[in-house]
Amino acid sequence: MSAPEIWSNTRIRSTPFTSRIEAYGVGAYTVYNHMLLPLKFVSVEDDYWHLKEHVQLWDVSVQRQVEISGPDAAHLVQLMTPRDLTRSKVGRCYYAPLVDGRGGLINDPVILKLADDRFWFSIADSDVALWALGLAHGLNLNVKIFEPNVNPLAVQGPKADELMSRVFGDSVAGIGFFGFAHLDFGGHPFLVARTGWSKQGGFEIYVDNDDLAGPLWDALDEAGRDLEVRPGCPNLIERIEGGLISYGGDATIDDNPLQCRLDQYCHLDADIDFIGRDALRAERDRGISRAITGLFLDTAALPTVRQRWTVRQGERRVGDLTSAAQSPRFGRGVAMAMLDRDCWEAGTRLTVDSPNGSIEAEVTAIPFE
Ligand code: THG
Repeated sequence: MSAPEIWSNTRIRSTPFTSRIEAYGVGAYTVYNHMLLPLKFVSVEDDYWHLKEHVQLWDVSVQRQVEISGPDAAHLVQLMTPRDLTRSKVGRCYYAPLVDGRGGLINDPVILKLADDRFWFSIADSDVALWALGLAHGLNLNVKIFEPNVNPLAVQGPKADELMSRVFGDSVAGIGFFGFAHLDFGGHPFLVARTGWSKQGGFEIYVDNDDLAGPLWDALDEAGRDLEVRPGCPNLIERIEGGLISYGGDATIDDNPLQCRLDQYCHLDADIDFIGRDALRAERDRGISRAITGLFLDTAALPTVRQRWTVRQGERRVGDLTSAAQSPRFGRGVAMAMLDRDCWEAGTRLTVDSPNGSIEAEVTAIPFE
């Protein structure tokens, strides 16, 4: 029996690149931020090898921007994240957890500082604008909050520098990791950042001009012919191996950023005011009881993880598996799981209940080595 289709409708937004990726042949979509996100082109494994060897164009329009601007913008942005942004700089990107009053993870965006009083939150899959609007209303802040028409196009893979410099010129090389600059294409300045949801290197172009979106895609496609450029998308195998968590899947509002191993972005002792500070400090002092952990799975056939799978030590339930994929690099399954603290040690043997029966698993550190 084949899986049921997901039907499109006007609530599920398409993007300025949808016609391009469908002309090439997109194999599967998911819905993310009420918008289409491609998940597969040739096959997840073929896409994986191509991403690691060449360069891909990703329609990641689903990474919506929430713009916060105005006299109270910097204050509101800092209230929303435990990452200390007091010394943040215009022209830089900051990966930052957003938390609620209980320390629960609301989202894990990349924050772009466009000006001292203007920010973009490049969000994962949850309605951050509503949270920000509620805070601004409740606290009577002088800010403007909206979702601009910006559709990010990622250029990812080891040949991304070469391809980008062919289209945008040599100044691409001057953009440092998590920096951004405005570069010309077709007479329009595009925000180009050295970021992206893979560990293969590359850029993200924040396409804020619908008329130039198609021509930009085509220019990258043509300039990259000899580099074997092709459409791609966030790759399940590559991002699990690299330890990139997917909000909504691996982490939800019931988890805090310490459990999600985002400690390095939580400045709990900094002299800053943010929502959830007391809860996160208490959680740190208590010691987290569970955390996202890597698992190797001893299996050749791995069904799709549609619901979390129970992870056991003997008969005792010790957590949930949240994502899994067959890794060509390791020759076995790789997975992310939220596990109780007494099973974090690498090498611990566990059992996973998949819909196709139980699978033997071994705990390992993230990223996978
Ligand atoms: N790019 C942009 N927006 C995004 C994503 C992105 N929004 C949704 C989602 N991805 C947000 N989540 C992440 C998770 C990890 C990273 C970026 C966005 C990431 N992390 C680096 C790493 O783990 O190696 C470290 C970053 C750092 O140290 O500052 O890149 O991909 N625009």
